[in-house]
Amino acid sequence: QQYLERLKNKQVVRFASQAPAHPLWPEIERVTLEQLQYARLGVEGGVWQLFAEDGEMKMYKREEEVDGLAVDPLKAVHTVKGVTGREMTHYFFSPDVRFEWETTLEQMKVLETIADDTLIILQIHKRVWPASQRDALFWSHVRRVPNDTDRDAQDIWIACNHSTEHHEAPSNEGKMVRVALTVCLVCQTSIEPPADGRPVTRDHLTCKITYCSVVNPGGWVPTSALRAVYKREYPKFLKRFTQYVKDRCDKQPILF
Ligand code: 18C
Repeated sequence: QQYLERLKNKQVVRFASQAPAHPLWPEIERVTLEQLQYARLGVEGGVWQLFAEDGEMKMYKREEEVDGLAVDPLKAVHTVKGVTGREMTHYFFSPDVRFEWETTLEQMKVLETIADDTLIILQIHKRVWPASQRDALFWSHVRRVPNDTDRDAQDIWIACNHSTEHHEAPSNEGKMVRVALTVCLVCQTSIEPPADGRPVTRDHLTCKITYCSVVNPGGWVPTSALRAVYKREYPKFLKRFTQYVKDRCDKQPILF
């Protein structure tokens, strides 16, 4: 078992996901790759407005409305030292640690395990007074993508969440309002080569992160209140999440 784990970490063996057999697979494949392309587009060109900045972290939004509801797309870029893209996306995807960093959650349930790298999750979020409480039902997928623009660079990792439906959680039951979301976290590691062939340590790692999100609140909320929630919650999330991964990985073997 240990031998297999070592091989897997060295990328000698790739374990194929079981997800392709699932009826949702074509959508998961399409949305994940679309999100990857979208995340790789820059924020230049005047359509993105910077709304929060803290050290290396920059957050941009585009103000958009659908049927009078603000659905502002968000794009954030950040650079974090000492961790890899695989570690970042692993902790973003893993439901086991979600309550450690996600402060908007009240409850979470894995409704279906499609594969080790693909889940269907139902989340109940904290209520923001005076709006109705929200829930979110989405598939969540994580994968490695070879870097086709630079073959010498480290692979890219993406975790993608996208709203779906599930017979165990119909949206018209109860008094929750269901949000619709498409979210991705795209990460790439760079390694500063250590002097005279010494081993790579966490001091040599930098992880470049792009986080994109579009959330439709699902039912009416005042636009100004909604934008105030966005402005407070997104920077809080990205700072807390990245610090969590740094702390969690510190002193642990590096997972490339
Ligand atoms: O991507 C993030 N987290 C992932 C794992 O949880 C996943 C989740 C996406 C969040 C969906 C938004 C759910 C609604 C939240 C409602 C209340 C939040 C505030 C609670 C305050 C205590 O992909 C990181 C997500 C970072 C947080 C995003 C906040 C987005 C706010 C969306 C508002 C929706 C309407 C709420 C009503 C507000 C009334 C003024």
